[in-house]
Amino acid sequence: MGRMPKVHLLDYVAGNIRSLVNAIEKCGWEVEWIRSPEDVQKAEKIILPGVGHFGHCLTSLSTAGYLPAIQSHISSGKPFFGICVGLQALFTGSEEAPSVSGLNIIPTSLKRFSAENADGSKKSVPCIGWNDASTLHHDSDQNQTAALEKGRSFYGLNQRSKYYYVHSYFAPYVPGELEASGWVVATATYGDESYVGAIGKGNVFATQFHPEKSGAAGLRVIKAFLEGNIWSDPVIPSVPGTSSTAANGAPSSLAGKTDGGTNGLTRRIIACLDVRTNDQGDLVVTKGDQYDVREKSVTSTTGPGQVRNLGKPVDMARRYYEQGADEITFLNITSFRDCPITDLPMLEILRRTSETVFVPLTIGGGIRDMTDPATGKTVSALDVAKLYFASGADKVSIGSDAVLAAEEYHASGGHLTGRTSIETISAAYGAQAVVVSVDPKRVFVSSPSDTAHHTVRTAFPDADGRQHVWYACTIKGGRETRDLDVVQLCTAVQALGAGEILLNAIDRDGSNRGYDLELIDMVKAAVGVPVIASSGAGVPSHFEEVFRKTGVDAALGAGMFHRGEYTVAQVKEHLGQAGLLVRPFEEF
Ligand code: 1PR
Repeated sequence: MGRMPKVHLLDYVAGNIRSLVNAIEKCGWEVEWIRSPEDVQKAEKIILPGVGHFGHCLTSLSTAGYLPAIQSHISSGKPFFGICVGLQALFTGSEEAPSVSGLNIIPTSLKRFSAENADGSKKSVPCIGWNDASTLHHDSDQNQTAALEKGRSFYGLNQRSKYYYVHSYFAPYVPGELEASGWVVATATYGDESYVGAIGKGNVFATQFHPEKSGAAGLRVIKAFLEGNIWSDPVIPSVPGTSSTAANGAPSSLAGKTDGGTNGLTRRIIACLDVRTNDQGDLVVTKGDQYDVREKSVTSTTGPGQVRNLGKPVDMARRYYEQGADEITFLNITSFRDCPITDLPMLEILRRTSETVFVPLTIGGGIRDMTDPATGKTVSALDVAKLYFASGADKVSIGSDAVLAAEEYHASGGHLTGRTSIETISAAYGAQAVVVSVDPKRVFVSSPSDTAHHTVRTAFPDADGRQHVWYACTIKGGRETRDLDVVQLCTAVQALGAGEILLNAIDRDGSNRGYDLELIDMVKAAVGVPVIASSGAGVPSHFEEVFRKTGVDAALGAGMFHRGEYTVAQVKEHLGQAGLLVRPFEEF
């Protein structure tokens, strides 16, 4: 460990720095922390990661006296790497915080993504998913143009690789403008808005995407920066599980297809692990149907009446990552009873998973204000979330507490108190870090006038022939049904600051019958934040169906993967062959 080369990391806000540290260590480097502006002067290479709000980030840096130190580090010619808001900091300013100035090294201002393209089609904001960082357009600087034309790779970026972005604000890309002043720019396009995905000049490099969350493709970028490889020969990614590869190493079936309707992002596949303590006290991945996780079969190895044990969380998460999962979600499904702050094994699972899994990790379960049983002191939802972020989570998922907050929101006529778990976590870490997990159940009615709730006419009437349903929200893992419908919940949590909806469907959970498309359509029409379809996936074609028939942003599977019926790679292969855009998986 002592002989590893060192890079300095500026952790000005308690974000998810753990996965960046893990990624740096995976590249064979060691992290040294910058604790004060004086430390900046001693540093040779600096990485500035950024999470959350532009104004919050720049104000914190400025108040602590870091801005002049960073400026002189950059002008001294020493290597600097900004990530996400760390990239944004290089610009003049942002619509997100008009009164706050950036470092003004790049004379452009950041804009917010519009929710609609010029042709009227919708796009979700925040933008969450995998996109390009393409250096194919370039001009002006002779040397750079020559390097790019010779097929050289800039900081390890690969034209065919995909990188994980999560942001609402972007640096607009105007062809040739930044290049004219010597910048090399890699771009991505979200809907009809092109923006800077990565940028570099001299000793400065920055990415809007998260390289530490972009699998092997991202690790290569970090390694290139650490090793000072500004220009290198492109790496041909090797692809596990397939013999048919295109020139860029991607499975041929996945390469070069055009897929409208994604606004440029790949189809995002999420593997979800419900984790709980079994009767022997071990944390296991479990899965039931309609939220009943106890074994019914007398022939199973687990034994009837016992919590179904499908494997070890860390091992399974790594397996899904290696199969090409774009994201991993852990739901701590007994935490509404237990207190997560005493739930050290769950934190340990996150810590260990983030050492080997370089895609986004979400953790849900028990995120709410609570009392620490050991000290009797109140612990806020934000403190619980902080523990999860510090242990390696990128997003937290809130279930029961979101329902209660939405009820209060509607009861108060849409008043924001600033005190709910969604609001406090979103303010500190950004909307993209707050997922709301929704657990709705169908309630049949004969006619929409029979209820005050939002209804949909269903193609699957109940035994009594009733053709209309509303979706009732539940809490405590489906054990308690509330008088709140799914549209009321989703619109309220969006207003409170949630950045994504994880949309389960209790009636479909574990059924292998496919997703509830009627539910998904209803929620997609009601909100502008990304929606993840969940519950019911049984075969790869269910993923294709939900992507083709609804505007959903991502699709999640659990049981079919855990029971070994299909791998994530098989789902992606199926989607690729059907002409849908998926991320090629690569090895580091
Ligand atoms: O309420 O904030 O403590 O969060 C608890 C979280 O735990 C909620 O997100 C809730 O959905 C989840 N949860 C609670 N109890 C259970 C249970 O199973 N007994 N799991 C549970 C919910 C649903 C999904 C599942 C999909 C896909 N599991 O996680 O992965 O339905 O399954 P499939 O692909 O096999 O059909 P809080």
